[in-house]
Amino acid sequence: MAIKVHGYAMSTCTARVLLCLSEKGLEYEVVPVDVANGAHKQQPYLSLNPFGQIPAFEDGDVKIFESRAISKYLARKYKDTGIDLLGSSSLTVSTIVDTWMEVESHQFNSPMQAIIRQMIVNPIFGIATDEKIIETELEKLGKVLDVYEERLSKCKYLGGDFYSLADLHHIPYLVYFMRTPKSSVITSRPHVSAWWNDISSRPATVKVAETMKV
Ligand code: GS8
Repeated sequence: MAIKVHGYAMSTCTARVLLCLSEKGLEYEVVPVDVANGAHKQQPYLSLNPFGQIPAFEDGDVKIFESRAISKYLARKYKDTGIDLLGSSSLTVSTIVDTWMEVESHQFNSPMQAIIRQMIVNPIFGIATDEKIIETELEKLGKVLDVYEERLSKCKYLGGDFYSLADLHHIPYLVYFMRTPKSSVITSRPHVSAWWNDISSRPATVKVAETMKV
């Protein structure tokens, strides 16, 4: 049975899953969820994601939610298809990849999500942007990126000298962030900038980013 991703490509969490599928060169179907009419807050969608959020994922009998858990499932199940995204060569290497996946979830995601909400999502819904929130969250993001700058001065990618899920998980928010007037937060840090240039030009990234239209 074909892989199904319930969501829509402009959603960053859906895009995270689509990026992983594209890297692996897997066939999939995107099943649109009528978020505008609240379909994600009702059955039958709640049986796929009880938190009423997108995406949700089906691979035959396997049903999963949480975009990062879905990408890890894909990377593990299809370890030998396309490139290894887990640093599977040793326990130490895979743990370093895990560490930077955790950093994305717990350090990078929060300020980035707040900034994208203010600068991209709110204008779509006619909600005023709060400059104070943007300033505060940019400061937090800058501190996180200073750590990235140091890390990326030592290796080409976050997990080491190979591309992994640790890098891939960052891509959806960065696609939107780089379209804002604040993109210099990335380009002013030479190693972070080189990293972004590299990961954003991967064919899988280019393909998914083209579908991320707001
Ligand atoms: C977050 C899902 C989420 O926030 C994941 O899958 O990674 N940790 C989860 N989904 C958002 C769209 S993200 O672009 C969503 O469903 N928002 C609508 C809502 O919460 O009602």
